[in-house]
Amino acid sequence: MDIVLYYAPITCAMAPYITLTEANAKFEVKSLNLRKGQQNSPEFLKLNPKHKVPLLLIDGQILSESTAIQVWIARNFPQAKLLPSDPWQELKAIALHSWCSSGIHPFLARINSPPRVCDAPNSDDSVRRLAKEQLLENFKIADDLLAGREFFFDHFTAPDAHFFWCCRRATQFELDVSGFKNCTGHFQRMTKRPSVQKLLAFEKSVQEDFAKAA
Ligand SMILES: N[C@@H](CCC(=O)N[C@@H](CS)C(=O)NCC(=O)O)C(=O)O
Repeated sequence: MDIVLYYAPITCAMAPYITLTEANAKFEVKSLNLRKGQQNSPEFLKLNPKHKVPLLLIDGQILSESTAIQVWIARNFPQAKLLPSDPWQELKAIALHSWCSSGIHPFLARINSPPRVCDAPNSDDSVRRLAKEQLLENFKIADDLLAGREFFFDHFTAPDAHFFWCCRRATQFELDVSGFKNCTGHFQRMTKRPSVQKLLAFEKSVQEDFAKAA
């Protein structure tokens, strides 16, 4: 099977990189420089008119959207147990993943680019402040879900990888998550996983290559 992951540093495309690595999958990575707008190139738009990563090409077949991508990886590498094996728990994990990608992620995106959601003059600070309030509400929910647990389920699963990205991005935007001790504990545990270490080293090398090419 020929697997290609379209990826960009710092983005949520790090989550499928982590899970493919956890699954010991053989995959190729194509790195896009979003700062240079490579997601809007005619070649990439043919693959994903939504101009977003992650994108997976599986034997030439295109799959977009983080949740679907993670379900595909979990189904095709069952030994990695990237979703719980109990059907109800599996649905709960997919629900949790959807919440990360559609409930948390959009607030991170509007901090990154307020004008995408409001073009009223001088509204950036207000968009960011409101997004941060929503994020804090969501991190409180995650913190409660993680109480007394190492991961969201009995072992590492795909939503752990996506939530790791959410926490990292929030911290990069200087959202103070230090009060959410279960989230920060989860973040630290995730950082120690070999798959995450590999991702972080890969991200650094791609950023260095982009800097050299600039
Ligand atoms: N709903 C998509 C969102 C993906 C997404 O927003 N990706 C961002 C990076 S985190 C992106 O590629 N942005 C580039 C752009 O919007 O032009 C998913 O969950 O996969």
